Order: sequence, then structure tokens, then C-alpha cells
Amino acid sequence: MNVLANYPPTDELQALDAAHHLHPFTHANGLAAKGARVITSAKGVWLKDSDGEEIIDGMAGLWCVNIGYGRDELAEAAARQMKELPYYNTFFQTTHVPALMLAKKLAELAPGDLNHVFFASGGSDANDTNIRLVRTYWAEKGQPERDVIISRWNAYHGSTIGGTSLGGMKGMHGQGSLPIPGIEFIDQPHWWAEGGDMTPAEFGLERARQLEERIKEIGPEKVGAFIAEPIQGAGGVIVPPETYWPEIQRIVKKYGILLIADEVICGFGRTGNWFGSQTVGIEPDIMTVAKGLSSGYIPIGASIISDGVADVLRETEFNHGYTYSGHPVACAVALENLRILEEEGIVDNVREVTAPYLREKWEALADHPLVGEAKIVGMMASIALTPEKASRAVFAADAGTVGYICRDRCFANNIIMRSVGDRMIISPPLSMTCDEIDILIARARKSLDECYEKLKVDDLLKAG
Ligand code: PXG
Repeated sequence: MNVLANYPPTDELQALDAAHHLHPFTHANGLAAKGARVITSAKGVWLKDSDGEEIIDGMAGLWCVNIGYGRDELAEAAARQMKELPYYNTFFQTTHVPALMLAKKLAELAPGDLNHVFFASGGSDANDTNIRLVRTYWAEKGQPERDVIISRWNAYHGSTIGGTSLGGMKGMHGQGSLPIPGIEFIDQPHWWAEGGDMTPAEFGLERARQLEERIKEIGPEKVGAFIAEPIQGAGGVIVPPETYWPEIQRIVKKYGILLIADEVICGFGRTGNWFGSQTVGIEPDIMTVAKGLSSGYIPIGASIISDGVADVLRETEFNHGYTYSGHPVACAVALENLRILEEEGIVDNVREVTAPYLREKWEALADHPLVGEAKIVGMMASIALTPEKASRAVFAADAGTVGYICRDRCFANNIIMRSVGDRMIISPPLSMTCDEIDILIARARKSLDECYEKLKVDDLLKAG
């Protein structure tokens, strides 16, 4: 009998969840006290919970369900592959059709000479691969001392030891004595929060030039790579000023440092092009991908590597790999997902139709008394909540207090819009239509109104 077919009522499910299931990034006792919302099914951009409520998913799950929920083709691709060859490895002189076909497809889709694919199960372990890959690359080139990787504060690159180390989240570093040695950080290009009196253009250049200063401090002969998300996602959808990326590209070229673009969120249409690197105009040597690669239907990630880096790596045995590297079922599902994205013109439709439509509606939210800036690239967007727009002030209450209140209002209004500190973010399925965008925006605005009223009542509309 299918144990999942006839589940008990919501309160029993919540009690079982609280008793046995530890959630990621969650204060377990806090959640147990109120009970987790139980999501039971989904179709298109709509989630359903165990009480029958319908929720519009402004986050595409966790930035990943690019084609939307409920595409039977992916379930059928998985079932077909499970019957044909549910598992085999690619470690010991063997290969299989799904892995090699997906590698070929990714080489076609990825820009420039990014023609080689090393598979992982998600974004974190793909970034772990990247650390070992970069260091092995430089060792093979006779420069083993080039083992430093520079990243940015408030970057997110995953939650494994390597991913956490590459990420710039201090709260994560604090748990587990991280980062590992050899990871250095520069500041993020977050003009709203950190730009002071500079114009965005000046600030973008200033932040990019920190990379050059840092390289000189460490010694160019010791720096192997710079890693960054084209647009920071988990950090709060931080859109860098236009001056930022061209300067970064100039600097990594000047010092011969590898550029790793972490495309886990930006990849597969999120920014209106296949990859965020194309949107911001950079030429990475390595790209990390996951999430949208399978639209989240099954875990898979990868590092996509340039000819130049792969040529060096091919000269040695790279002692690295995961049991599920190139898992045949995951590869088959990813291939079907990419077929749908491509054949249905979803990326073009985002660029030409839905992203411009969303932009107009999203930027209009900046008129709301609680909203400072409204930023958007493709189908990822953020707003800064502020008690005082002109001075870009923060709230007197602890950072995140207001964001949390706003997120609670969103939850109550059946819209998934996340808070990161006092920023609200969305990243909806790329399949979202203009009519659905109208619903999303109406619910977002209602939630902002309710949040604003609550802040007045609770006397929280004060600058800190
Ligand atoms: N790189 C980037 C840029 C990511 O956004 C990862 C790597 C790690 O991928 P995996 O598949 O190992 O999770 C991510 C993941 C959030 C949130 O709160 C974001 C992510 C994961 C969990 C939560 O926004 N991004």
C-alpha cells in the first residue's frame, strides 16, 4: 500500500513533522510551536496545502521550478529511465546515454567555450567540486601555490563545508569553524545598503576595484579564482550597478585568475537569457549550475568548464566524484526539462513578454510608503523596506523584524514572497503568465499595506 496516499489531518501531520523532521535553516522549537504548513500538491504556479488553501508561488519553490509544477513529461521521463537503467556509475571506464547526452546539451547551451561537464547532485557539491578543480588545475599547471579563491561577503554558494566556506554568510561561518583556509572575501556591490554618498556607478567601480586591491594584498601568484553569482540571490536579489561586472572581468583577465560564475539561481532563463553571465556580459571559465537544470523536479547539479581548464584537467586523474554524479534518472529528467524550456520558447518569452510586464508592475511598488528601491532582472526581483526613503534608512528594530512581519502577511495572503533581512524577494516560475503576475502583484501590495498598518500600530515605523 502507498503510505503517502491517505494521510492524516493537518494537526497530526504537523505533530509528526515536529517530532522527527529537522528542517534546514529553521529554529526547530519555534516552528514546532506553530506547526509547519503542509504542502500537498502543485500545478503551474499554484501550491495547495493540506487545508485546501491555494497559494501563488512567487519563489518557484526555492528558485528552481522554472517550467512550473505538474509537467507530466518529466514524470514520464523519470519513469522510463527508471525502468530502462535506474542507476549506473560513470567512475570506472563506463558511461551511459543520459549523462553523455545531457553533457552534450549543456555544452551547446552554455556560452563560449564552456564545453565540458562534471556532474554533482546540487549546487553545494558542484561548488565543492569547483574548489578541488581550481586547485588541481593550478597544481597541474605547476603553480600549486595559487590556491586562494576570492568570494564576496553576503554571497551564497551552498551549505556543504566547501559551499559554506565560499559563501559570505557570517552566521553560517559561525557554525562549524568555517571558512576553510584559502578563501578570502571582498565586499558586495549592494548600493542601497552600503553605497553611502556615492552614485551607483561610482560605487560599482569602487566595489569591483576592491578585487584588484585584494589580489595585490594576497599576491597575484597566490590567487586561483574569483567566484560570484551574476546577481546575488539568497543575499537579497542584489543587482550590481552596471559599472561592476565589466570592471571585474577586466581585473580577472589582467591577473589571469579563473572566473567562476555561480549560476545556480541565474541559470536556465531566470534573468531573461539562458545564463546570468550573458545578461551581465561576462565570460566565466567555470559555471556552477543546479536548480533550474531540472526545474527542481529531481536533484542534479554540475560544473560546466571551459576548453582551456578542461585541457589541463584532462592531463591527470581528478580524484573526485559522487555516487550520484550523472545519475541517469536525474539526467533524463534534466534533458526533458531543457527540451521544454527550449521548444516552448520559455526563455524568450521571459525576456520579451513576462519579465518586461513584471518589471513595470514591480517598479511601481516603489510608490508604496514602505518601499525604498525596487530592483528586478528578468524574473528575480527585490524591494527594500525602509522607514525613510530619501535617506535609505534602516529600521530602529533589529534587522529582519520588519521583513518577518511582511513575510507573515504574505503567508496569510497566500503568496510566497520571502524576506531576507528587511528586503522582500520574488523569483517566480518562468512559466508565470501576465494574468498570474497581476495576482502576484495584487497580493504583494495587499501584504505591504497590511504590514505598513501593523508597523504603525506597533510603533515600528522608526528609523534606526
Ligand atoms: N549557489 C547558489 C548561488 C545558490 O543559490 C547553491 C549554490 C547551493 O545549491 P544546493 O542545490 O546545494 O542548495 C545555491 C542554493 C534561500 C536559499 O534561502 C537559497 C539556496 C538554497 C537554500 C536556500 O534563498 N540556494
